[in-house]
Amino acid sequence: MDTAAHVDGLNRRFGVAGVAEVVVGNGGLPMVRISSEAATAEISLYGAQVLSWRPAGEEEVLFLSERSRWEPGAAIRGGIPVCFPWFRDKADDAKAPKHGFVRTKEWRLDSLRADQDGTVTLLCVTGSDDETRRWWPHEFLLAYRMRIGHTLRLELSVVNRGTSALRFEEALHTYFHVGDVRQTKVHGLDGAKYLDNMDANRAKMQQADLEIARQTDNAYMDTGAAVEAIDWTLGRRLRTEKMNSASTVVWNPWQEGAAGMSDMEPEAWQRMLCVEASNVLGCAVQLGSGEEHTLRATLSVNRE
Ligand code: TA6
Repeated sequence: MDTAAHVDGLNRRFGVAGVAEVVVGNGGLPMVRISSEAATAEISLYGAQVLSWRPAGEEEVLFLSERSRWEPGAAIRGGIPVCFPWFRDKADDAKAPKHGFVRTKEWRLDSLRADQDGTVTLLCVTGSDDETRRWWPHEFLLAYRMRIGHTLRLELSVVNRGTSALRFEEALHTYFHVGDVRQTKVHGLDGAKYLDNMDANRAKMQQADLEIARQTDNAYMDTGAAVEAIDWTLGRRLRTEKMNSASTVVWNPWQEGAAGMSDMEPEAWQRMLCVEASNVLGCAVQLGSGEEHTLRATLSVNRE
């Protein structure tokens, strides 16, 4: 089936007149576009990736690279990529796709609902198939519920459909749009232990708020605390509240890291900061046969 017919079919089935529409997005990838009294948003079914979220009266909350590649097999640079079932490189297979295989897979749109107050809820699902078994020999189902309104509530549920236990990592790799990352700090991690990926993953302790003053790739462990990116330039606090998320990753590539990335403009690192509700590294999740695990992140914007 061609993309236009596929998208047309989805729109006839799920579209909500004047509020939510399934359209052909960049690179011909199907996307849900939402425009309600509570928020506007765009969600690509490729990766089930939120690309844009703008609560009413606010400017864009998410960073999306203007040089992102939009093609099957490549990850979209920006928005909220879903990383699963491993984070960064797969420990025992250098050829495996970085951050797992679901961010480069088209998910199935399962339901879309619009409430009276303008809140829109989307459910996207995916699961094990021949392609995922090539990399990871487990049977699983992923259900990702996105509730889009004045706040953005994201719930990623993993079900172990196999007969033995499995262990996985996961992250909602949120790229926040900030005015200037050098004038942004992260609050909520004071006293947390972290693994510094810029320093051979040495264990360190966060003292006070995190100032972003260099290339930063910290995985904060054993912390369920809410975190706030305080953006002095745009005068707002970008808050992430977490449930069933034991780690938080904070990443900015800075000039050096961005120089090696072909899908980002050279200066774009200044306008982004990743704060990622996750369960990674030593906080990976162990799930018995038939069990389910749900990670939740609730994003909100508060004016300074
Ligand atoms: O979340 C931090 C991180 O794991 C970094 O190490 C950095 O490489 C980043 O993700 C981006 O990864 P990507 O595969 O999207 O280029």
